[in-house]
Amino acid sequence: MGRIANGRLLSDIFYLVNSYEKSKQLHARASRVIPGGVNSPVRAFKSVSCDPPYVVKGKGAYIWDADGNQYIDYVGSWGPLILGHAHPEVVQAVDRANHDGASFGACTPVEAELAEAVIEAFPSLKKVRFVSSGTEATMSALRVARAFTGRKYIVKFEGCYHGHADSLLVKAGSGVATLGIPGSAGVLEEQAQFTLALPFNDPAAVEQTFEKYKKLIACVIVEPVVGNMGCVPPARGYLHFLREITQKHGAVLIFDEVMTGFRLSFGGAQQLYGIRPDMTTLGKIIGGGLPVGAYGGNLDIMNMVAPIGPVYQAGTLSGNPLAMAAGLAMLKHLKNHPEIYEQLEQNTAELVNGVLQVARKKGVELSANQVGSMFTWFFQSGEVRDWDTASKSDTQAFAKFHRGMLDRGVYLPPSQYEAIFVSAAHTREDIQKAVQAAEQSL
Ligand code: KE4
Repeated sequence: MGRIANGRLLSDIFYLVNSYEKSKQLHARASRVIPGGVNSPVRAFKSVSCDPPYVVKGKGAYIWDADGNQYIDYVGSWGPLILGHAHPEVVQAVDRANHDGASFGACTPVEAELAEAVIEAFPSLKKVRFVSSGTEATMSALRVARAFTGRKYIVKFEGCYHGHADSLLVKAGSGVATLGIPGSAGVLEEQAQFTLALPFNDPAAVEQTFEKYKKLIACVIVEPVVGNMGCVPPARGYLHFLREITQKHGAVLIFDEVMTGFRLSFGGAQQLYGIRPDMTTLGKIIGGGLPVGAYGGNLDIMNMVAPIGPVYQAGTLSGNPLAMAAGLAMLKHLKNHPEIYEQLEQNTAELVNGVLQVARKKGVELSANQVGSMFTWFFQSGEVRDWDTASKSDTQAFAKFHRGMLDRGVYLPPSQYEAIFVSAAHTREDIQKAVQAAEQSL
């Protein structure tokens, strides 16, 4: 990609002939046997109005589709692959574990090893329980918070996404926002009524809600840096405000760090902003690309969990040896290379600002939010600080940009309401190629 011919980037010429034929055939086949042909809705590329490329291989910062097209990958499996695809230390750890057996449904030494590594990085955690997805983690954390407080109501924020548990599919972000559906069919009103969805970054809304519901609120669950309405950082002091008001009313503060954990810093958003939540949910990076989730908190809270407490939660593949091995290898690498975070921040800023400059030159309305190695370009000129402002973005303009970047070998999340990720495998050249592709795509 990128060789010059007759004064034009070959990628520009080639992009007109990018073939997606094999992907189209694979999607037609999958659509006959899987709803929408996908196992997670956002992968269907609905909001960018094109069929999804079928990925067959990933290595470092790159992925390849069934037609042989190569892409610089800025999705990274929606966050887990902070070291890039098929990192040798992760591959070797999973291979070794797999040779000794993929799953036992029994206690294994590696579970405590990973739990200790997570607790060392997150001082607010005294015990953690591993599950197989972020959804399981947040669903279980809510159950524990309700049991611990004896209260029913939960507070979440519009545009935040915490997985697809019934209580949390209320004004959710990510794929729910992308599809433009208010929540989900099948969620009972009797259940949703106990979910209070408030505007993010609006302290007054939280104060009024606590005034009204007082001691009825079990917990406040928040993405401390939102990724699921696009990247939206907390306003100055907002997280401290949430910490204080939940402390005052005896509600459990849950930081959903499934995306930000080990992403924004080795200690996640709570290290970056200096907050100690009562509970934390994790996922993605702690599984190194394999299915994993975790929830944890202080001893009073976590000793509520069966078999030592009355809150039941279970899982056949919870603490699975392969996922534990992958996560442990990834966390060990991150711990031994703390310089990665500074490099990630710099490379991400170069990419974000490079494309903003192109947009300014071309008169395209574009703004951006970036925290560490996660960011979003919003197709509007305003500041995006909550769902109300995020949803003013021009999603058609995003779709056109996304298609242009895809055709030029840059793979972005197929939704305006998702975070984009840079990995330690991305080079300065990869960053520059994405900026060059944006010059043709905006
Ligand atoms: P999973 O159940 O998808 O492992 O995790 C749910 C979840 C919980 N909390 C946060 C902050 C999350 O971002 C997620 C899942 N993230 C989305 C991407 N925004 C997963 C991608 C998808 O749904 O396919």
